[in-house]
Amino acid sequence: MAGTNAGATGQPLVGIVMGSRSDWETMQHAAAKLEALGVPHEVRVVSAHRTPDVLFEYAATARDRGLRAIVAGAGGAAHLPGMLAAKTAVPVLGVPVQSKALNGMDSLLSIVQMPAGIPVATFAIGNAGAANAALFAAALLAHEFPQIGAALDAFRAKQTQDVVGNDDPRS
Ligand code: RP5
Repeated sequence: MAGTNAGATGQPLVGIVMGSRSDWETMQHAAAKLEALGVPHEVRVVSAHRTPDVLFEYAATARDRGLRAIVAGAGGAAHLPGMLAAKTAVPVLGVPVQSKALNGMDSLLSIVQMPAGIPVATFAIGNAGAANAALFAAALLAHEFPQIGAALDAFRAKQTQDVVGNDDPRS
């Protein structure tokens, strides 16, 4: 899956990966934001537990394939973002998926508590985290790809206007 071409070749600039197809309900919010901002991206299911060799291959080739950021969502004992970060210097933006058993606290702590040396930028649990990780990825790309910066500016201006222009909660 790819969004609007922002790079010279239209190759994906952001990878969205998730530990299971069941994470798509959350991670679709990241894809929707990248699509809306015209950020070329790809979407894959890559499991740290079930397909570790695929994970290693994905991470090891990420930079050479032109990825500038990886948005990685996982739930429960959420090793995926940390393991990706261990195998690539491409920035990894972790999204804790809201688990059924512990409401995503397990996912959050698994992703955020990285020992010093291998960073994972960690976002909020669930849909908000997925959306914000995508917005953050766009911000990382804004200088290199001015049209992405302009799309991000327009999104924020509209968001502001939607509040300012509708500030009476009774109506
Ligand atoms: C994790 O296990 C996935 O990221 C998912 O959030 C969780 C449950 O996966 P399924 O059992 O629904 O495939 O690896």
